[in-house]
Amino acid sequence: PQIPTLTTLYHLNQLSPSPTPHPGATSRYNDKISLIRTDITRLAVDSIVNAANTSLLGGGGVDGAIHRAAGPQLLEECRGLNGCDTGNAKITDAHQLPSRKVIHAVGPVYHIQKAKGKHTSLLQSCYTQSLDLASQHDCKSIAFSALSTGVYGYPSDEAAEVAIAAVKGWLEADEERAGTMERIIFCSFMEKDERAYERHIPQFFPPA
Ligand code: AR6
Repeated sequence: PQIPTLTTLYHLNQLSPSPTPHPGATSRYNDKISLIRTDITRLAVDSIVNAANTSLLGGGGVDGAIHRAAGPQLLEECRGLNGCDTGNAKITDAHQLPSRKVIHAVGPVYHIQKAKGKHTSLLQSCYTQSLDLASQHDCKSIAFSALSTGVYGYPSDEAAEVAIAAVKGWLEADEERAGTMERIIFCSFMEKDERAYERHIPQFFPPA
């Protein structure tokens, strides 16, 4: 697929990792959930979530962009992780990226997992495992790429619904833990993904 040109519609060069987002740090929706369309490698948040593969040794798409921006030390660190199962996630430092941590989540390949009826639960667990890791590593902010919606072929609309529902479920499961996660960002790159989030976020997080 063609690499999209980055639009500047909701573009942010920096997103403050502090509890109070700096002016313009898009609080679309509410004080906890944000939607941004930008290159995730530019976000200065506590953690960004990479759409990795089971090898954790890099690839194309957002994975390639993250490895390029983080520098070769990220690959070095990933080599020590022994890969990661589909539906799970592992955490590393962010090296030369402006974020503090990178969470490498392995989303389902849509057509393979749909045939087994596992696509939804595997995508959902990527989101909850990533949030667990972020929380265990004292991350107060997390930015998710639209896992599986590129090469792995997960339809954007379905994926956005699963992602948002998973985040909501995680927040509701443990109020104390939820309180420590100050900002959860859905970072889309292509318009189709952004539109999908726009359709579904208000269903799960009604505007105040
Ligand atoms: N910032 C934010 N989002 C991005 C960026 C970026 N710089 N670049 C692409 N996206 P994909 P997958 C979006 O294909 O479907 C890799 O080779 C993109 O528009 O990166 O989970 C891995 O190594 C899409 O919405 O990941 C795996 O082998 C989303 O990121 C495989 O691809 C995910 O698209 C994983 O496939």
